[in-house]
Amino acid sequence: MTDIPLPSELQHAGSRITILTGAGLSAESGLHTFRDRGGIWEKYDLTEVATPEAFARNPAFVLDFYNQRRRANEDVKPNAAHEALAQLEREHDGVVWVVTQNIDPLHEIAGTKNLVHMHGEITKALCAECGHREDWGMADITPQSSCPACGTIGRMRPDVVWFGEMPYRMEEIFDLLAQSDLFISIGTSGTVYPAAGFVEIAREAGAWTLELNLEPSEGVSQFHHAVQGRATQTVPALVE
Ligand code: BJW
Repeated sequence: MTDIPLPSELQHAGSRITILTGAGLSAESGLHTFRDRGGIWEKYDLTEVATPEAFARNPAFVLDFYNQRRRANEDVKPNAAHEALAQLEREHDGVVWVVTQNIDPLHEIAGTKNLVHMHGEITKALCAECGHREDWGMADITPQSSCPACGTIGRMRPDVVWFGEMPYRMEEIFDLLAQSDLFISIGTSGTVYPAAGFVEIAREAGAWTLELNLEPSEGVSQFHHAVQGRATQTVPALVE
């Protein structure tokens, strides 16, 4: 690792590294962020598409929003930042974990294996009736879709975490944060909890903390160090 002033004791191969990623990481692959100018929440009211109440009120509208998001994911490719994180994992086998808030599949396509999709995955569907989770690929989910497990029609939804719902694999994430020597947050505005609180947890556990973002995030003052720039430049510079 070069260019970014990591404390020297953290540059050895055994350092445990937890990386939190957000929409900014996939921006240069062509996917919209949420809160930037031109972002998804400029066009849509999040209370109308990203809450369980919205799905209960108007399932067709919510499904259509996510069907469009799924189509936007069809041809996207990982960028240099995804590739660099996969390379970091290969070079530091078993000690690098990526916790992503992103629902796109770009980390896994780039080759990252130690991966937690805390806000779910756009390529999966969840039955709101029985809780069954199904690989759905890029096909639309419609009000006529039926659950492959319980057979109920009209209760399939995207397997993503909406406001008011518990993100996935939280215990595992808290364990990773508690054991981290280095915590790196990349491409996230730091406005959505619990992810926005990870830096504080990692710091309290003794980790050195680094933010890589286009602009200082809401929580930038909590990091030991912050670097502003495009992820496709800052992340490869960190890993090289
Ligand atoms: C670049 C770049 C480039 C651009 N290079 N950088 C009051 C106080 C505290 C908490 C709450 C509260 N009221 C309610 C809550 C809880 C709520 C919450 O946090 N609300 C806040 C808005 C205040 N959270 C929840 O409800 C969560 N659940 C929960 O808390 O459960 C209880 C619990 C208890 C105890 C433990 C654990 C849990 C669930 C949150 C679910 C969020 N869901 C979404 C939608 C997912 C599906 C979908 O994709 O549609 O997740 S919302 C949306 O925001 C999405 C994202 O993952 C998430 C974060 O966005 P992200 O990634 O940070 O994107 P942006 O756009 O905000 O930022 C992009 C950044 O990139 C910018 O800074 C750019 O500058 C930068 N950038 N290009 C580098 N090229």
